[in-house]
Amino acid sequence: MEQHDLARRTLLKAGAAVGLAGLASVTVAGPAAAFGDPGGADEVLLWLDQPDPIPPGAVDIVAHLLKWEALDSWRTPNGEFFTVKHYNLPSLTAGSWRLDIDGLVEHPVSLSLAALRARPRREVDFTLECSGNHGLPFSIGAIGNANWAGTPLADVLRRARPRPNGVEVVFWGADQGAVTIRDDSGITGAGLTGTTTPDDTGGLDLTITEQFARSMTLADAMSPDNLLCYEMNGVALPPGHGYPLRLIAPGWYGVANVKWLSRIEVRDGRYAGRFMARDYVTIREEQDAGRTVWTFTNVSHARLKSAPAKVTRRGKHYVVHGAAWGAPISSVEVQIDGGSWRRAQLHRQRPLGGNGFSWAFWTWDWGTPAAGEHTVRSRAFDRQNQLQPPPEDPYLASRRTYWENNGQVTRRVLIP
Ligand SMILES: Nc1nc2c(c(=O)[nH]1)N[C@H]1C(S)=C(S)[C@@H](COP(=O)(O)O)O[C@H]1N2
Ligand SMILES: [Mo]
Repeated sequence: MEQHDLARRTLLKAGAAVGLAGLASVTVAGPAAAFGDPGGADEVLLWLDQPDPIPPGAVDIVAHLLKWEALDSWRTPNGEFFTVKHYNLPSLTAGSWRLDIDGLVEHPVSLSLAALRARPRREVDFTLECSGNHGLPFSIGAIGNANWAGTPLADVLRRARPRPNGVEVVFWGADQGAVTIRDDSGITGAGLTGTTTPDDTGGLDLTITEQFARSMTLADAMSPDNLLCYEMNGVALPPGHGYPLRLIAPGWYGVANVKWLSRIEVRDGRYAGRFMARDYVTIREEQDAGRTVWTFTNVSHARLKSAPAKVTRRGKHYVVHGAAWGAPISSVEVQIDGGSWRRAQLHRQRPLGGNGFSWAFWTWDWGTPAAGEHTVRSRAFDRQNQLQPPPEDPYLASRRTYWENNGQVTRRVLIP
């Protein structure tokens, strides 16, 4: 009884966290067609474990995180699509904005938005996930799925004619911010010039203004999937999502999809800016023949993943709903209370002819579970039969940073 009271309090807190104060569940009417539901009124149970509120230090960076219990449409409406912005929100106008393509190219190009829109149009359904999703206690909803429209990047790059030594492509955003780089050597910052301040190690900190930028190899950039994207779900990119133009790199984590794109520069070597070499770097502690080896890799391709979204109830009948993404999905399984894995039913992963870049929705019929608290976990298999790893997987467990957590997700629910 006491445990149930505790669970109930947690549930009320959970309700408050998703803006449904005092409720253990919410009733939604109408067909949840995205999950293959024939229709009728369902009650959605709120998970007992709710994400922390976004901490003050991150409220200017992260917004509109997905409320999993509210997941009901296969394409995330633009106004509900999460945003991550590390610097300022640039206010760009189509009239004065241009995309410059330069660096190691034979034929530098400067294109207006109208010129880009006049080029061949392509669309892709792509689920964009921040690599910090499920990495921090407040961050479990940094994911959304949209239809993105634009013109293929490859043709535009080809037209600029990269030189033979042009092997790396840098995508520059129009946003920028002050970044402090520590010189921890304690050798009084010898060699650092510019805006420097003493740090607590006897060395100097260097403060610079850094523009947002990400890069990829020319071969990766030339992928036919990449779009210079100007539309999201049928309307011009909203300001928060990169107006007037962003890179959409299907199959890559969010950070690679540079917003407010202003310049594409071809270079002769790796670009090691903040979001390639300092942030969004996965640091792992590997064991190699009894020796500890630290490895550093930068966040790039998306990883196979799934998560339970919500539990619904109709009368005494319960259904688990969820999503799977990060690779073309072949199947999803659900586990209750650490028991045996059961096959879920997949629904419309590929409405537009199929590229495997967007999430699949799935449901699993729970029947009538016993009253009380239960855990709900899911795992996805891709079409190469690779398995979404459990959290204790050696690769995941060796990470000392929180990026790229594609481990199986467990949620807790109270069946009344
Ligand atoms: N120019 C620019 N592009 C950016 C970012 C940024 O801060 N500036 N954030 C990146 C990160 S970390 C993520 S997860 C995605 C989020 O895209 P969204 O805000 O459209 O959801 O944008 C990426 N592109
Ligand atoms: Mo991100």
